Amino acid sequence: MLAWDSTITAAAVSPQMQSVLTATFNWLLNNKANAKVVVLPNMAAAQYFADLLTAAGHTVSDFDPSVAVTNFDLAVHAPGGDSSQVASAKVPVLTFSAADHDDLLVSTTAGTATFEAGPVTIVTGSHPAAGGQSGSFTGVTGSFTWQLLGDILPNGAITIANFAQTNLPSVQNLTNLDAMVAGTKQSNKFTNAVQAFDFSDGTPGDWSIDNPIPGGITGTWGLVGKGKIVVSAPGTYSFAIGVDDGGRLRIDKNQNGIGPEDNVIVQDAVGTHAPYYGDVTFASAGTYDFEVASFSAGGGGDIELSVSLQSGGNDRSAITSGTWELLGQTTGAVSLQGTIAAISYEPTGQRSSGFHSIDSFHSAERQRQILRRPKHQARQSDASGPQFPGRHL
Ligand SMILES: [Ca+2]
Ligand SMILES: [Ca+2]
Ligand SMILES: [Ca+2]
Repeated sequence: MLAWDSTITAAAVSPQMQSVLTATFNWLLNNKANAKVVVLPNMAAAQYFADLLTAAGHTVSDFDPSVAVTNFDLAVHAPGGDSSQVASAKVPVLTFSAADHDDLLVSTTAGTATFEAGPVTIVTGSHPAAGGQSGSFTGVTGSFTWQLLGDILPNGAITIANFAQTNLPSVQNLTNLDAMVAGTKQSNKFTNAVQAFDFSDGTPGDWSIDNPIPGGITGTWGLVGKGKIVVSAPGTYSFAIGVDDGGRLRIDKNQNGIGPEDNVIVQDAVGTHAPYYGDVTFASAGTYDFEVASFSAGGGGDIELSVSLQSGGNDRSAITSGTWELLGQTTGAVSLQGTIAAISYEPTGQRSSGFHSIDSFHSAERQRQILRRPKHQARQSDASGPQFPGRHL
């Protein structure tokens, strides 16, 4: 069982990692030359392995449901393969399909995660599958969507190597953003003053002013824009934020300072650009402070603040419907006073990291025997050992 990604190419694999993989295949094949290997669902789903095995002199082919897997010396089970075809195969199986780990009884499922792998560390260097490697080394270079191994491995599983997952400092929600504003989460800050509430980092949204994020930050950031609106007549007005990923609008209706009681719109989730609406009733004309907080957790991002011309509020139409205007360019009863003071927050600090097994094996056949048999037979099976040397990686 491996942590891997179908799209990893030879150019991304270090010589040491290739050595471990070659040794792993040799061990699975019991050093057999000119072996027959089948790849599920097909070679394209594990092209690097198919190429590696072909270069080693083996015959590799796509899985053909009409040919029993038992006619092969090794099956490579990639994502998209039919796990039922190899679950009871009497040949060694190498699997890196995270969603099937539980079906194959090789580990709990762990899903996938996209990251640039940190160093690989050999855990059991004495095992033949380790290829004589030791210590830590770069395994795979570049960002990939890893098919991970589950945290729970069967009893007796041997981990050959593990690798580190590193995560860049992130902003995933309004709590993260508020922590940067409060100074309890590390960040770089940048400021700017703009005439209209439209900031864009790769996501244009509904308005085309598209001020850059202060500091020119891209990808992962928080942004807080503050200013004053002038309301020329009492009444209920609709506001909307268009945001990628999440955001919050507060308006100091009671004119006692901005706080949680002033929430008008709260969208505390990751997602592509979309409008979120809210109404505010002003008992009197006047000047009111407002604050828009927003974040982009990655990819493109933007934040726009719009005001509706519709009387009485309750406007939930598309921002491009004709009833909405961008704050800073409004012609109705609500207008911007002065400029918008924007502060952007670029998260910094320690990368977080965790470790995953990248290469583990155990005798899945033995595990299945124990699971399927009544207790007294399980003990017997346990004592007699597996019927064939399990070489599931
Ligand atoms: Ca825009
Ligand atoms: Ca208030
Ligand atoms: Ca985003």
